[in-house]
Amino acid sequence: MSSSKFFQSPQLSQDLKEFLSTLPRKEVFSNGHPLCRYQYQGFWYVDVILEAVISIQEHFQAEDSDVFVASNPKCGTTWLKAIAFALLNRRRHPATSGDHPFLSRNPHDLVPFLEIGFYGSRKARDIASFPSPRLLATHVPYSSLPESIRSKCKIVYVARDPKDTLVSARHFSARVGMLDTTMAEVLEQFCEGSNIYGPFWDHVVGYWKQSLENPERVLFLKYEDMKARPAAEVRRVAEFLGCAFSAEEEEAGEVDRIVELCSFEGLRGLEVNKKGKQEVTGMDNSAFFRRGEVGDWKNHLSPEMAKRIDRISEEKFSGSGLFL
Ligand code: PAP
Repeated sequence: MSSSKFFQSPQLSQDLKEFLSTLPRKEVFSNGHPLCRYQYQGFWYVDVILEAVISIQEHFQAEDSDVFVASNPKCGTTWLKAIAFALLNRRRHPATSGDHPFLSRNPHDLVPFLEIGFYGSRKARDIASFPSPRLLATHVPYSSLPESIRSKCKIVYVARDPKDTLVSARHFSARVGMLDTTMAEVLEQFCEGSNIYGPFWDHVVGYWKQSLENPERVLFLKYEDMKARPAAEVRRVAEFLGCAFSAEEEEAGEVDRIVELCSFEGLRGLEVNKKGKQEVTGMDNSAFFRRGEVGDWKNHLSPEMAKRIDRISEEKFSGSGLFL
């Protein structure tokens, strides 16, 4: 197990400490230490991330060519990062090349989160030196993104059944030493919306509505659809990003090659993802590959627990039909 120091005790400025003291807060336990979550603009964050989000809102200027992968944690972020990177870079890095970047770097290092490592006291690299066109990622809810991202950038969002998301999150937290609580407690936090970047449902609905209102800017995907028909979803992403497959590429089997390259088995089996660590957080890359299945919640949630989540979905997703 590797516990990431990235998320522990940042050196916050006095101004920020004072600001945090005005926000709704919740104490949870992480790796034996109390860890505070704060509610900001309707969503919950740990301090080190919130510090970065506030700084991003003040300072980040999107470029027209920026592309974002967005998601709630554990909804298929690693997978979608890999797909977007493989698609946009396929001329320079063909899927079958012996020195494809995936062989030496995890998708999280190739497509970094804007709110992890670029801003705030844990800044480890400079956003200005990130090569353009930039492919970045975020877990920040749509309503808290800076206006320049919302008005200029293409955003590909992936959502997942909340029950599988919760189960995945619980396993991940235990795996990286960030949470010592039981499934019942994690469920409680998830249902009340105080999990990190929660409430889950508001996050999903925020991006889903945008995908309807601004389909040229926001593409909404579901993990379950990606599992059921990966080639079709990869084509959708390519079209949305303006790099649709040519007839020659279709003929040559390029779609299937990218599907294969980005598949759970394909990525998990790479040495870098078995033994490597994330460049900024130091987390084990292997923690991002567990089972990669639809419906694993049935092995971990009681029928009552599942019903509790379904009831919230019925209320929050009514009208959208998502995950019902
Ligand atoms: P993040 O939001 O913290 O980056 P994210 O990648 O969304 O994490 O979550 C990991 C989940 O995606 C894991 O799901 P599980 O716990 O239910 O197994 C992981 O196994 C799954 N996953 C990672 N890569 C892939 C992939 N290439 N295809 C399908 N599922 C994947």
